[in-house]
Amino acid sequence: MDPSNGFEETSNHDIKSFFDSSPPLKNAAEIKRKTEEFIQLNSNSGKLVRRIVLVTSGGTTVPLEQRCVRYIDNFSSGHRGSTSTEYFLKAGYAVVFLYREGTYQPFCTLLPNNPLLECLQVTDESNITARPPYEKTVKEAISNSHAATSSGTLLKLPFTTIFEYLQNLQLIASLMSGLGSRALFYLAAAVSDFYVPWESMAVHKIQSSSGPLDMRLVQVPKMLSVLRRDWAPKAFCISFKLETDKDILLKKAGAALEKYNMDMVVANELLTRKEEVIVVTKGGNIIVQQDRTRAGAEVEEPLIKLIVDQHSASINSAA
Ligand code: 9Z3
Repeated sequence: MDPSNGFEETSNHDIKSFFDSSPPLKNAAEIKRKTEEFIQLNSNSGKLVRRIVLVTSGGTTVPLEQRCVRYIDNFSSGHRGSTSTEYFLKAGYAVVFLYREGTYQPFCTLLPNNPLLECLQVTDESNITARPPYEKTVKEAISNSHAATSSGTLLKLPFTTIFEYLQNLQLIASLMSGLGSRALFYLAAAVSDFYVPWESMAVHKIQSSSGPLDMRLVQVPKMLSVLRRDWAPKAFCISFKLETDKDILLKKAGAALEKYNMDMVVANELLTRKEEVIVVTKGGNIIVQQDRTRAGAEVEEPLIKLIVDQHSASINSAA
């Protein structure tokens, strides 16, 4: 532990042993192929036409059993990642959306919980239509979402566990490293801090007949430093800091900025995260708020504008 900032030091050995002991990513070859094709499509035979951002969204799970019945979860609805994806697309970026299975999707955040049953109705034997008052919301969700995926500017890749998330992050970051300073990492996913290593995990369902559960969780190695140092050293990197105690938020965010050499750390408090964030940069802190004069205005709108401007400045200074 580095006592000055309270952060654990992560060694290459910790990182190697995390990946070596993780269950292999099932569809790694397919993810690699899709991501390579996506990068190629948004580059013009090497001459880049779009900037590419990896947006991570939703929380990672920590399985307690290899044949998993129980798991520990990290809170994140995926709202931040989904709405941010929409604004990045509007700003002309191509987006790799790495999301937790079952969380919010871009262009669908205004739909109710069970859109199939709540938004649709069968009008006669062969017709299904949108039910009032959802006509406009459903139409926009379907057309915007299909437009982004079919035009090749949005690639959606799911994860569930901490093992899947970090393996995906490593793979995608390495594939994006060739984009240099035009690559952007926007790491809004809520990542588990503690996990059960695969080799010390029970194989079968843990039996309650064995009495109280006594289990040791170990720290997940911090991947931000290795992302910055090895996987995509020239990329513009933004991480998020979530706290429930506002008195420690800015101190922790500032320490993360320095320790992991991030370009920005977006600090947010759980209860006010949809209204305000504080962007911590080496040049100072910037408060970003939703526009309270407009109904439905989202904090992600000014946030993404700020990020796009700072990313542009960073590309220009690297040129
Ligand atoms: C965030 O702080 C996100 O803004 C939220 C978004 C998870 C609060 P929702 O998905 O919420 O819209 O419901 N994400 C990062 C949280 C995190 O795990 N950060 C790590 C930390 O705080 C650093 S990577 O230590």
